[in-house]
Amino acid sequence: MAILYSKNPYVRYIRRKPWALIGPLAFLLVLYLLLSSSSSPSSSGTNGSKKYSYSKKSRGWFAKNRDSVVLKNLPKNHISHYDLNELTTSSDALAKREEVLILTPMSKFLPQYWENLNKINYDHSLISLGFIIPRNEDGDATLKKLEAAVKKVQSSDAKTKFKKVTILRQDSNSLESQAEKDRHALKVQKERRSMMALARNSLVFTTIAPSTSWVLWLDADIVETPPTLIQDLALHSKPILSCNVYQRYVDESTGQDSIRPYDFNNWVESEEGLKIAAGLSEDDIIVEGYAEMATYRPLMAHFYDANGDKNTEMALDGVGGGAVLVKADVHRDGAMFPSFPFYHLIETEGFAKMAKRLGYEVFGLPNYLVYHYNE
Ligand SMILES: Nc1nc2c(ncn2[C@@H]2O[C@H](COP(=O)(O)OP(=O)(O)O)[C@@H](O)[C@H]2O)c(=O)[nH]1
Ligand SMILES: [Mg+2]
Repeated sequence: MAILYSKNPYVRYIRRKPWALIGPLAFLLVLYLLLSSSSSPSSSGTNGSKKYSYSKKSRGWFAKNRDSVVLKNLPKNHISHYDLNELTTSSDALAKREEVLILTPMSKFLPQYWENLNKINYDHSLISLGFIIPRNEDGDATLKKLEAAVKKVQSSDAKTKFKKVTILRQDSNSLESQAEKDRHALKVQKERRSMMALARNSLVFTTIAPSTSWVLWLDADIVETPPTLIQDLALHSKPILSCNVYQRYVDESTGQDSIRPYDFNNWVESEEGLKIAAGLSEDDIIVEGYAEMATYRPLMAHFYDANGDKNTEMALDGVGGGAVLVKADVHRDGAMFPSFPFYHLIETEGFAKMAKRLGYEVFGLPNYLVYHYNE
């Protein structure tokens, strides 16, 4: 044995100076530890089909920041960077190619609404649509009609195709009866408006994208707007801007086609309104447009001047949801539709109040009419 060892010069060297091994061995150990610390996450993955992994660095004695996330094998473009400072909301929205999200809570599908929407002449490739439909029988029928209409438009290569369409089914309750006299009875307002608020919140929080500059709230029963609706409203570059919602009807006394105010939720706060609010208990709300609760608030509906400038602005304290353009940042900052009494206001009126508390100004265009369906 001794002869065998002595024949190999390395073995003889090591036998004479065993401590000379410490250096190379230590080097190999360090190399092993470094390699194992960077390769452990992928080997610990049990799911073989996993394309990428955010596993934490958990092994490796020499890893400096053991809690930092290791991104491995990320497919191209897996991480998207958005600089929200670059997202503009300007009066020249179309030229700047600003994206618009049109949001519609929809209990009934009206072909007139759909036709009008499709006539909007803002570049459709910059428009995304979002709908929320109640979970009741009406909703089932509405969903079918809406889906058919969407398929028709989206399957074409035409310029009328929208960037994206999202249809949500409501997870919260909705009222069964939607006949106008039922849904407008004062006593059901709090319940109904609170459900609507939940639906609107679901809709905006689910569909808003990092690329959304503007949100246009457009109710499903707004059947007539100018095709330039988005450009016309964006021109004012206001955080919140509401149209004046009217309705066409035939005047029975004259037999003439006529128009009348419809939405009374666009208003300016009054002394009387504040007094009523001060006398209410915490859970009570004020809903505008009911004689039972005379607020004497100036209503935008009554400020329409047929000969006036369409661009006339008026500052508002409450808005309706008929046709309202909102800078997406107002929602991003947290302005939503309270489903609970917020300063004794709920839903769209509460939204205006919340936006104001966040420091945003709210306006309306009294001479800019859009039309509500006449049932
Ligand atoms: N998702 C959802 N939308 C609804 C519900 N009720 C009404 N809507 C829609 O919400 C919008 C405003 O409701 P509407 O009943 O017309 O209010 P009004 O115009 O003030 O009478 C319309 O677009 C309706 O289609 C509901 O329960 N769920
Ligand atoms: Mg309506």
